[in-house]
Amino acid sequence: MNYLKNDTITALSTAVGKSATAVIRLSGQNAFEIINKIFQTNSSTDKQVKYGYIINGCEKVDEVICTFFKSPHTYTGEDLIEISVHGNPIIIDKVLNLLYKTGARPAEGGEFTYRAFLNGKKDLAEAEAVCNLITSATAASAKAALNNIFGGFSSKIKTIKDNITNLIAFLEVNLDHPEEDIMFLSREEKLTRIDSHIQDVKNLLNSYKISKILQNGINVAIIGKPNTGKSSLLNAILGRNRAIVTAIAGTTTDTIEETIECKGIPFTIIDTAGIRDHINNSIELIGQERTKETITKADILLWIFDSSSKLDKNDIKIADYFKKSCTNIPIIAILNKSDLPANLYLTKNSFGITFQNIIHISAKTETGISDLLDKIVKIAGVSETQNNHLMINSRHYILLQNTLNALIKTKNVLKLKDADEIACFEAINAQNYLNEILGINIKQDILDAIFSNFCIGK
Ligand SMILES: Nc1nc2c(ncn2[C@@H]2O[C@H](COP(=O)(O)OP(=O)(O)O)[C@@H](O)[C@H]2O)c(=O)[nH]1
Ligand SMILES: [Mg+2]
Repeated sequence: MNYLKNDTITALSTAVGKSATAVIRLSGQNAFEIINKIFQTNSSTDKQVKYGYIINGCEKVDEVICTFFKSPHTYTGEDLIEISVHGNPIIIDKVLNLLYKTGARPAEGGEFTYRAFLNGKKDLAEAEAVCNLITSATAASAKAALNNIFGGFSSKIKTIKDNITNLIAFLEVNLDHPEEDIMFLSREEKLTRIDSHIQDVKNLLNSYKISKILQNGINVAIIGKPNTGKSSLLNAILGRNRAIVTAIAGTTTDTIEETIECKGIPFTIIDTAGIRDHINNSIELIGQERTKETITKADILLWIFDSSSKLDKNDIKIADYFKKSCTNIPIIAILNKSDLPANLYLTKNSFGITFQNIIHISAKTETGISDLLDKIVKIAGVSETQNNHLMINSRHYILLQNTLNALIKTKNVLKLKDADEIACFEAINAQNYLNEILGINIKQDILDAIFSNFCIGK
């Protein structure tokens, strides 16, 4: 990527294709000079929003609205103009080509936000959140990305960083004046403080799981022996007949996967081939292997039982499989067919398996489905009503993990006598990892990798 800082860039900021209006952005030190050469208006000069025409010599190219943003109070921190043109690709191309001819360069992906970062309008975590917001697939992930853009995540990082800076200052005082008795903080006090910083970092690390769920969704696999109502449950959740439902055991031979948004979160529901002792044919055998594969990738398992009939050897076979594979994926026991007389009772600890919940439903009458979805969201740890979720990506996660390790080392070293210098070194490492999250002293190739994921025009 070849981002220059001193030229003027332009790109279409709205989606490609036909639309009522489209917005072209122009940013850089010559932005006003360039637009003045191709924009004809009768609006008074002091107006921020001006109506007029884009002109190519004597030819009117389009009727437009130009909004002028004067540096430094702009998205990029530079002089910036947004030209609202008619949303026809031919017009858009004409205006862009005219801008190139007049001295602007086509912007690279993410270059407007990159300039915002360079000019201190956004730190790196805030800039990354812009990309997250645009690509958010659900309301909950968009909300979390917005929290980051508003600085929710960055301010937490800055607070931890400031606390560590404070600690380093105390450590350095002892290094600079070892013989003088100006011990501002006792060793115990320093250790207590480090413990609290460690906890702060751990709290953020814990939020990563939720961030991942908000972005990628929850994989929910429906498993159980044949004819318990797995496919019926998938259909009930989706609200349509996606999977074939019959009274013939072994109807579902392959996995069926569908994604829906539920409580603001993408749910990928996977219906599987029933697990049973006696297998009819080789297709069913392959289907059961797929079921086992699906189980390993699931975030939550819905083990569905037919509550109108007694347990049999197939249920025990599934329990044995779980015990052997030592999976620690949360399992919800679902007693289906609650519309029929009950013949089966389970406790939270049945046949050596611990269930997170036991839920009674009827896939046929769609009773209990909403309650089940609530439970899944709760187990995943994502609350629909909670507004303060943050968007922590894998880059942040690795750096937070490094911060945590450096803080643990600081703590361990501090327990030793006369080791404040090494403790100081480790604390500075922790501080540097946090700086990297914010984009301070960060390598160019890392910046290139981050911004190259952005779309053009952002
Ligand atoms: N009474 C009743 N029958 C159900 C219910 N859910 C499924 N069934 C029936 O049970 C049989 C097997 O259902 P299916 O969804 O194909 O089970 P799967 O093999 O586990 O996928 C079908 O005849 C369904 O109509 C339910 O809640 N109540
Ligand atoms: Mg089925």
